[in-house]
Amino acid sequence: MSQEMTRDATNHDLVARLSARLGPAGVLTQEADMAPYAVDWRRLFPGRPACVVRPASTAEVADAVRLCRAAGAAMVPQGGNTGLAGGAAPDASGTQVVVSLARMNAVRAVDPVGLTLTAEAGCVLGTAQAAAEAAGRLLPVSFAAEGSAMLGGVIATNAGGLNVVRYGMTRGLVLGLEVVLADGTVVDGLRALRKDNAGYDWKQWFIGTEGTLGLVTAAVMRLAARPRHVATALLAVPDPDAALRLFTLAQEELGDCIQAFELISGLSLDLVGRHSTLTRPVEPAPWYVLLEAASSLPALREAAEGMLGTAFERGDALDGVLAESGQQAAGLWALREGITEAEAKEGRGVKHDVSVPITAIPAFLEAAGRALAEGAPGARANAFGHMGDGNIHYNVLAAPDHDGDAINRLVHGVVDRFGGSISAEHGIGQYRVAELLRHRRPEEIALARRIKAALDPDGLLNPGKVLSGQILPR
Ligand code: 2HG
Ligand code: ZN
Repeated sequence: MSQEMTRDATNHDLVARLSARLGPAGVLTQEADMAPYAVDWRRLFPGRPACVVRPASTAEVADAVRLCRAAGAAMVPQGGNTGLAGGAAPDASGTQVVVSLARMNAVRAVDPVGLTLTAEAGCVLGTAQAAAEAAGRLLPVSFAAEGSAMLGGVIATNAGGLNVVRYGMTRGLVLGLEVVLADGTVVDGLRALRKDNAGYDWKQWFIGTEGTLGLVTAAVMRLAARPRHVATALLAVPDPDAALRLFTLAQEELGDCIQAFELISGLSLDLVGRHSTLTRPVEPAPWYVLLEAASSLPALREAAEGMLGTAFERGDALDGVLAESGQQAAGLWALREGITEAEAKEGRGVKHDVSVPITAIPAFLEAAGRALAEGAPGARANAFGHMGDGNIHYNVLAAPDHDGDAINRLVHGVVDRFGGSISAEHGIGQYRVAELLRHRRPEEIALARRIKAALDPDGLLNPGKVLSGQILPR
């Protein structure tokens, strides 16, 4: 029998077993049905799964994992498939099983007093946020793809987003986790405890490891009080140094009320203007800051106005608008959240999701700009991101003949000089595997491999993601 025939026979057998256990609604095998699961959002990694399973309960996930393992089939966990690094897409071998958590979408409980929300992995982030809001509380994770991203993926990628400056990354918001291990064991750690130092905090092994160590099936998330007053401002600024001074000013004047501090380049808003009907309500400028503060105390607006007044006096803000209503604030956020789609419509984008110390951002932007002009003439930097977290999306609009890998190396080389990270919030997926190996110490990679070998000895959980088989010299 040829290799292909053996593979088809194995697949056929596995699909039959999975169908017997999950029922016809739980297994997709037709190419058209599988198409949305077969490729990442950016369509950089087109794959071909053996099948897509859609378990409806933790027990079904566990059984699907056992069946796949018995057949030696690799599994690719998938939520809303909104990731930007290809972490949830299968390869093109036709042998991998996509495990979609989409049917496990219940919000199981909201506790407005204990400030927790328990939900399943396939619950859309926006749905979880709405459930918290209905109880008068806030689920603080927020980003542009929240209408499709699912909680399991948010956790598996340790997603960042727009409010990290105040609430931290997803990791700090997960109180309890339920996971299915590579051998099908269900580990139920759905404890709604704010303090729990009893032994290893094992849930951290599954947060940000992109489904390579186990499958997240449910979680208890920490909620926050919902601030009653929000002040949102878009400011035109002359340069990133002025933006950094504004960040300091905002910390002094608004302190712990700052919940977003975003830096946006002029080019970013040009792209949004070109590819959507949105218009900027401030003068054209080289850079912008989108600042949001929130508090339950009514004095917030006065404090925000005072801060903006000082910013104008000092010349750090050239023009600006402080939203008068929730609707106007949403309009300002639409500009910021429209950048990714506008960039995709503009053409080829070589993305970077880097972090450097906050104070180094102006110098980093300057150095990266110089390196790009020298190493990839004609390419344009579309820089924007979460300045308050030191996280810049230094995306490069490149022509078809620009070498994307070379641009990655060039930008990440500058990141190294500033002691930064090559992935601040999007993860490694498939997109950054080689770069991870290049930028993390061999001991760190070796340590990660030991954990991988302990939890997934057969290498069946999301192979090819985060870690590859090789160690490159640094
Ligand atoms: C954002 O900050 C997202 O809007 C997407 O992390 C960034 O498109 C990107 O590169
Ligand atoms: Zn981002």
